Amino acid sequence: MSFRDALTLIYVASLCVHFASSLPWHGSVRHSTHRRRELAKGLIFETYHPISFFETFGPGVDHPLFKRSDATLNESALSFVHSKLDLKPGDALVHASYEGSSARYAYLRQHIQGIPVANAVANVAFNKDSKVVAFGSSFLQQVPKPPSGIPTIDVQNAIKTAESALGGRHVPDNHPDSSGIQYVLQGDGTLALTHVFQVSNETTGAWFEAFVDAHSGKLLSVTDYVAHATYRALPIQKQDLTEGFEDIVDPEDMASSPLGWHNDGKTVSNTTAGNNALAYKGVQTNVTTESQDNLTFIYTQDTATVPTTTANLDAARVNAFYVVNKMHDVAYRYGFTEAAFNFQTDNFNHSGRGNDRIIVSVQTTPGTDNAYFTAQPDGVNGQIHLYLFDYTSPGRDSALENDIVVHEITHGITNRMTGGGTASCLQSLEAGGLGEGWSDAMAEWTEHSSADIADYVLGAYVTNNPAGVRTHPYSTNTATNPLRYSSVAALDEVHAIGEVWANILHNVYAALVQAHGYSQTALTDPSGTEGNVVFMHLFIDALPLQPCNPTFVNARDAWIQADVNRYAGANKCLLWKAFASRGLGVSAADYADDSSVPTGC
Ligand SMILES: *[C@@H]1O[C@H](CO)[C@@H](O)[C@H](O)[C@H]1NC(C)=O
Ligand SMILES: *[C@@H]1O[C@H](CO)[C@@H](O)[C@H](O)[C@H]1NC(C)=O
Ligand SMILES: *[C@@H]1O[C@H](CO)[C@@H](O)[C@H](O)[C@H]1NC(C)=O
Ligand SMILES: *[C@@H]1O[C@H](CO)[C@@H](O)[C@H](O)[C@H]1NC(C)=O
Ligand SMILES: *[C@@H]1O[C@H](CO)[C@@H](O)[C@H](O)[C@H]1NC(C)=O
Ligand SMILES: *[C@@H]1O[C@H](CO)[C@@H](O)[C@H](O)[C@H]1NC(C)=O
Ligand SMILES: [Ca+2]
Ligand SMILES: [Zn+2]
Repeated sequence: MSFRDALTLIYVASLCVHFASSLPWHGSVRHSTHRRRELAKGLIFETYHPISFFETFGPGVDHPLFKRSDATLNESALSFVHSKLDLKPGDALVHASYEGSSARYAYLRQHIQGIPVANAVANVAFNKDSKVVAFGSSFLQQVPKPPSGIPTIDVQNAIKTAESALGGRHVPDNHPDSSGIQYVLQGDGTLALTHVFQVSNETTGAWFEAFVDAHSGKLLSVTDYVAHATYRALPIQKQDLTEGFEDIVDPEDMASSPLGWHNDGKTVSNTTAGNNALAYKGVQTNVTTESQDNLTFIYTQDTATVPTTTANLDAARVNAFYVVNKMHDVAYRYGFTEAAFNFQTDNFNHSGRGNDRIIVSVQTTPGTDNAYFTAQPDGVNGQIHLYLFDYTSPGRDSALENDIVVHEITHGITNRMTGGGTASCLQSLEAGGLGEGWSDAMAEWTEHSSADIADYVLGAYVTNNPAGVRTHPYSTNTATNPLRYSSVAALDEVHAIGEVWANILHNVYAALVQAHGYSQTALTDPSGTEGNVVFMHLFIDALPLQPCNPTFVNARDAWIQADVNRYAGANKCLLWKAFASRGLGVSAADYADDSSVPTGC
């Protein structure tokens, strides 16, 4: 694709945005660029996320420095972005880069007169032959005249404005990606100079990145770092806890956690606190200590008594600690490593930022019937809040429902791996929906135990309802689950949109397992050729390829490209057929289904 085409495409994309905001009947396009939500009591706020241009290149294309064997990843990425976009030196800077097992990734930010543009980002991926395989960009091609780069409103006033609008307190934070002075491109095509900082509320669990106009003093935009889960109330049908506890011996995977789960390189613990996770109640020192020497944590949960008894609380903290660590180890095997912005206290001299293990609050109060994840940039702890559910008496503890815990952890994986560790690239309504879909799909993936492709239901235990918390089971049967790509147009809530994506991924999974079989060791051995192993590789590999605020179409393209990078495209037709079976075929666009596949498939 030529330089000129890239320009045209980007221009057309921004035109669509412009029309979308003036033509209400074309409103569904706004799914991919906007998000309207209640951020704090009474504060309904619409944020703008420019469309990303995204292109994948199959076997790869050359970048300008391909003949220079000593060119670094950063230099190669910069040279490629300069060759595609009309930029002057200093207009693009690399903010993160790393080497994964099937590709190398670099993430860039546009700068105007030395000031970064918060929502103008780009990503470039290279395969093992150093060819470019994916390029995403929301860079501005025609830069509007920027307002002065010198604030007229001082940062203390900006903080006061955001604190009162968002109902929280400023969090001092030195993360360079989410603080300081930045430009923000707004939906009307103009640039604003903003003070950027974080505001949180410990009572409500809210945590925002706020952008306050440094000339007008108005709150202009926010990044909501919290991914919420909402559990719908469904008719209650009595059901016993069906899956019993087991004494699991040495579950840690030393390839992923070289010092085990209770050692961060400096401190060795005998509690539910370690390098990857801290499970606590109320205050972070309120952890569960081993019940016997040598890291034995045996606490028997009694479903007949309230979840808050000491033994039940200990069982909850131990299970949450086990699940978060186990998922750390599994995701690490498939590429969610230190360099890929994962969550660990000590990074054992690998790249990326440490001091960001996941802290898990169990039996969070006040509140019931919920669970959520707060994902912030690499180097800041991930936080899970798990609540009690009051659908039954006694109530049930979401820390004891693994699909809920895995769903929440997966928000951390997808937020960190999309866009280079910033945790700010799943913010549009559509991208937020994809996020919910990946979380359900990951929960499903971890629960398979054979090649059988049963329908999958999430959240059945805590709600005591076999239908769970979604509108339909995930299914290969279109009568059981009729959701298709076009369903997204009528949906305006992230979990509802997520159901469409999770059901598409359920069908991709089914096709891969039917074609390649099932591995019993997929959780610890990513080297297999079986369908469930292939599925998880493509799941994880696609995340760092896709652009900031991806659409369904972008996310699909990233899976197809991930298959080229890792398997030389061996699953191309299988994947296209599975996507096309739910409307996401070759010509799918703007929430219009298409069932076609590439010629030759
Ligand atoms: C590439 O850029 C990143 C982010 O600015 C930086 O941390 C890293 O050190 C750079 N790598 C090289 C080899 O210069
Ligand atoms: C946090 O939210 C609660 C509930 O909305 C509110 O009462 C409290 O004032 C907020 N805290 C701050 C620091 O604004
Ligand atoms: C700490 O845990 C105990 C039970 O072990 C609980 O009663 C107490 O409320 C917790 N403390 C806080 C501050 O939540
Ligand atoms: C856990 O470690 C602490 C601190 O090293 C020690 O005092 C305590 O006895 C240990 N607890 C058990 C049950 O081994
Ligand atoms: C704990 O470890 C010590 C040292 O390895 C060993 O001597 C002891 O038998 C172990 N205790 C248990 C209960 O396994
Ligand atoms: C990390 O590097 C330091 C300094 O080179 C070294 O002392 C330490 O042993 C290394 N740690 C690990 C876990 O490799
Ligand atoms: Ca990290
Ligand atoms: Zn969620």
